[in-house]
Amino acid sequence: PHPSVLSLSPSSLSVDAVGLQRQIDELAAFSDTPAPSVTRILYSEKDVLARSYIKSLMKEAALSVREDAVGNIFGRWNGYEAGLPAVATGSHIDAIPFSGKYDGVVGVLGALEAINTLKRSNFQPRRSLEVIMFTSEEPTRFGISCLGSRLLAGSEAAAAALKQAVDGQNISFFDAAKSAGYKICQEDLPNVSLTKESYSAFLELHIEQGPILEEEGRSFYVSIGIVTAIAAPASIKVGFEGNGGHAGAVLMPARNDAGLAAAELALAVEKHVLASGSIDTVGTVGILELHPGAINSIPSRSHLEIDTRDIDEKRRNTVIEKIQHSASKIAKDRGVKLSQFTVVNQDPPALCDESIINAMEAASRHLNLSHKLMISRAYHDSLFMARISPMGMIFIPCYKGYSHKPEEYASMEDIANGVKVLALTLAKLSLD
Ligand code: HGY
Ligand code: MN
Ligand code: MN
Ligand code: MN
Repeated sequence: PHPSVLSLSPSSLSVDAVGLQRQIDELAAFSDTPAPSVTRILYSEKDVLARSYIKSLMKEAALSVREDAVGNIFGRWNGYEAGLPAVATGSHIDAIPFSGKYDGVVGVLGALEAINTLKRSNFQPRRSLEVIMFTSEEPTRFGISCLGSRLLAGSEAAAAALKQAVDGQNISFFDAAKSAGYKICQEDLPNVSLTKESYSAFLELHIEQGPILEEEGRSFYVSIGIVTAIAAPASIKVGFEGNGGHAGAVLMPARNDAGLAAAELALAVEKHVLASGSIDTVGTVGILELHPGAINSIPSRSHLEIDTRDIDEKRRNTVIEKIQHSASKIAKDRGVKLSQFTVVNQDPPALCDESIINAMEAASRHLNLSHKLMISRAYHDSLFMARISPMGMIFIPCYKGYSHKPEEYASMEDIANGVKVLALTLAKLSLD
């Protein structure tokens, strides 16, 4: 008979919170910007150093380590029925410019600590347990979010987009990969995809990146968020072109200002999002570049990148259609050319698996941790892993919901709670 998970009494789950915090701090040092900010971009020199750090921790945990063609890293603890589909958990360690040191990292280092905690409590996994470090979750370098997990989930759109993807320095995806030691070509990408039988469950531990758990923390402390669904993200690239010219000498009626066209579209994004009729529709223009970018030169080119999301896919797609309509209308009214309107990704939402949610609730109750069901408005690698495996996510509170900025913070106690819920849930699912 399998040792029941509940033999893992809460006291037997001793998380090395101090050691975990030290690892979080050590990993944060691999950054292209000074502390307390973290910048760690896909395939950069700091990313490569961070990857070897993660691999060394996996080896220290006596996991068998492998990497796939694009650098997704897998650390496996073989179960006593290693032939069964494994239970996987993981997240990312890449970090957008000037961000924090917990986003993604808690789900990679915390997963390794969950494994070590189970090992210290003499737990024997039936299904193997596998920790995954996804090669890059942030869209920073090539504009494609969740690059590693999209390819693992078999996304042909992601593989096709990589064919001509270049970064801000005009370096191609494949040259960037090569510089990081991944000698790959287009034909290698389909081999990255995993079959649907690879895992019986995929879990991700992550900071909430929103204020709900922490806000309630002020009244009654909610330690654990159990995610029920992940919102549907979309990103759009837009370009306008005008004649530009001298900011003093060209009179207003003769202008077709590409910068003002961009500004008008940015406000149209806000208008269409607010008109959706739901608080769950969001949108922003995170990138707005003007060329030539001189105060006394009328912008002849503008480039915007729009991020819009909703938990309701249809409602989000209606917003995208309205944005596209506005872009064409603004171009016509202002006599500028709409040189680009590309929907980079328009992903469906993902639902979390009921039995995983129940296992997480049981673990939270067993640990006597307050918990609540909630949706994730941020996307995660889990959004794509849900396409090949039942998926679940555990959230921990983060200070004022701050994320994607250096003030991002989660306490050692909250991280340790998340690790314990993850460890117990992994153990339970491994014995299923
Ligand atoms: O943008 C996101 O939702 C994720 O945190 N990268
Ligand atoms: Mn992020
Ligand atoms: Mn993240
Ligand atoms: Mn409950």
